[in-house]
Amino acid sequence: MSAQPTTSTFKIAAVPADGVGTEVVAAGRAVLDALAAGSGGAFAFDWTEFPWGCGYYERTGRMMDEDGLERLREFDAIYFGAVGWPSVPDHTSLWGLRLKICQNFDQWANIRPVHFHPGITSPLRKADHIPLDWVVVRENSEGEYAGLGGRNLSGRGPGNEVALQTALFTERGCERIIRFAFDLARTRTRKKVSSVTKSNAQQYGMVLWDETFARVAADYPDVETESVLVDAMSAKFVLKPEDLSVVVASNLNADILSDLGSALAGSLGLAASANLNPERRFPSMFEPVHGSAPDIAGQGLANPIGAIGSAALMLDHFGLVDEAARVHKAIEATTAAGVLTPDVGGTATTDEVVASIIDHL
Ligand code: GGG
Repeated sequence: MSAQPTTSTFKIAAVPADGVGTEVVAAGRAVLDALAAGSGGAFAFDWTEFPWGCGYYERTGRMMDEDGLERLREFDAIYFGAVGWPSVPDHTSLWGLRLKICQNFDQWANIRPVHFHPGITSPLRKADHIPLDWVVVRENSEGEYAGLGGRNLSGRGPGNEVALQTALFTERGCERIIRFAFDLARTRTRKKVSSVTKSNAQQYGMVLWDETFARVAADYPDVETESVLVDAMSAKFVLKPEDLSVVVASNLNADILSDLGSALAGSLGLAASANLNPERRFPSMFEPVHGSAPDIAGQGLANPIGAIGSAALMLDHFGLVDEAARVHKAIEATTAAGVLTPDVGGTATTDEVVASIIDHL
């Protein structure tokens, strides 16, 4: 009897959530399903879609089901769209869904690659000829997103309110993300880690970060390092982009810098990300960096490249490394051919970009 080919089936929870999230998650699913269909049965994706988000909140008062985390735990990965809609306060929607998943599943490493795409003009004209290629590594579990603080602390009523928002830095939290950045740098052509803080002004937590960075760096003598204040790093992103490789920063600083980086590469719509639980005790979550973009939602204009790039990061996570590379190449072939959505100067629809990427697989 001949051996039957075995199929690896990956169980994925799709959470499109709000606005263009629905369109770009459908785009990523179409690309992954096309890959699976062409795999000769080697692998398959078993999707379950969850209807959570701001619309769900308006109907139920919750951003996700009460047992949502328990249900998500059963999956190999979560494929997320975007959270936020004008009818729900942003802090309610963010904490009720995206941050709830990241923090409960200890997805402490948020990886945000930034690079140029052929055929897309960057605002960094000077650098158009330079192979800009960074990864922003965002500490994703504490820092400015620890959720510590409170309102109405003065007790003096309206007009005199006092609010407190505390950033939390633990040595363990700093060390694990900094080591992650160094290990990542070792896999890259340019072996360099730039650490970003504002430790001249934030003299407790960010000094702990800087000291931890210096201590960990001693274990990686083969990796070049620098410590840069976040204001100076913002300027460096624009003026000396070729000098960067891996950039590691706290939750808030890395969020801001990665938006700047993807805008410099051409559009926020291009930026992919992975929220990893590196120990694999919980599912990791893959999502475009962009938000729900209410101004263009439902019009078929959303750039799907950030979401499709995030699907490629998910393939890497599953060990489908060649397939991930095929998706990246198909994205590049599509942008090189000028099949571009309006945010990057084209006239193509979301569906046309998806069709082109699938054709180039
Ligand atoms: N796909 C990413 C997303 O939905 N982002 C919404 C947002 O407001 N994020 C802010 C943050 O996570 O810090």
